[in-house]
Amino acid sequence: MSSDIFEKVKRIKEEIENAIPKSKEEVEQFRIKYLGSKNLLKPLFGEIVNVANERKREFGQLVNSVKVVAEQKFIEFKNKIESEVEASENSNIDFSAPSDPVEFGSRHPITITMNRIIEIFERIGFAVAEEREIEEDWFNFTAMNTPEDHPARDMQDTYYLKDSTEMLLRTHTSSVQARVMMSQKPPIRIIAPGRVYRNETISARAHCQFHQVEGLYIAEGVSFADMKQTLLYFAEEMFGKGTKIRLRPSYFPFTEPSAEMDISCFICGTEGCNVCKYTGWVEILGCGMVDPKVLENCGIDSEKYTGFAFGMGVERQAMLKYKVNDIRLFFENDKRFLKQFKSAL
Ligand code: 2NL
Repeated sequence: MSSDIFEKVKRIKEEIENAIPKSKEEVEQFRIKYLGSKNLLKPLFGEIVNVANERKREFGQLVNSVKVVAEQKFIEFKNKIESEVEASENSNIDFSAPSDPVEFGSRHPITITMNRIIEIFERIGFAVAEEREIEEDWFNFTAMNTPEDHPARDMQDTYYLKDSTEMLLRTHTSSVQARVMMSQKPPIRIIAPGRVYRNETISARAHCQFHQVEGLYIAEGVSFADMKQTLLYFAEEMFGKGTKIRLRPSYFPFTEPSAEMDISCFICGTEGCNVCKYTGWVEILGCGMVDPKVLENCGIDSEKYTGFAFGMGVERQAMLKYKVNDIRLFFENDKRFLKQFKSAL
């Protein structure tokens, strides 16, 4: 009889040692069962009367040890469940909560200006041509009738690749047009927008990298008058109706005759201001009739075809249009500067 009661207590002890409550509720049930006011262990203490005298002490210790184990287990379970609940609450991310405000970027003023120039020429039938920025000397200079001893070819003005006299960073996008002339037959009517590089000392007015849009129209019977009319159309679209143009004789190795084009000052309307330096006119591009030698260099019959070409700096147009007085601002990526320009284009 008394060994039965020993067995019963041992079984309860095993039960407690093997218990694994999985939730807060199960931990509470464990507490009620083994440690509550009507717990399973209480009646066992009363059973001591049925135990033989010489084993009473042993029995008392056994029942007591069950109580101690139950208490230890309960504290262990309680701590474990509480830390699990806490962890799951922390990972409870609310995906529907509003996020931090998202900052939207805006187009760079040079991109906006370049897109505007491209769009104007596309309207009158010019196609966009793009090519590599690392060029061969031949396409950048030789094809463009720039003699070997021309100062533009100097290492001072041109970035040549390391240890090379052949490969360079293009100094203008004429090289794009040279490649098109080599591979297509006239009529050719293209604009070549893109980044170009020159080894200049950086200042408010000059940078070692800038953007250009060059244009080229080659067909039978293309005249200087065609060029003038095309460029007048551009000036009016870019700087407003009523803008006047003026062509001054100039020199480029790749055009003959060559000219520089001014527009009537759109700020003061020829009254005189610091944009036009009190002359009433602002220079915006260079142009001319393609030199027959350039046509021949690129495999085009100069007896049959004539053409005009022009080139403009995009930064210059943007500085005029937005009244920016330092070219370096375009390359510094200062958000306070950039966020002032908005465009759908
Ligand atoms: C300027 C002047 C110019 C050209 C670029 C050109 C291209 C070919 C043939 C002949 Cl393929 N000419 N381009 C012509 C005249 C002027 O640029 O001041 N650019 C910023």
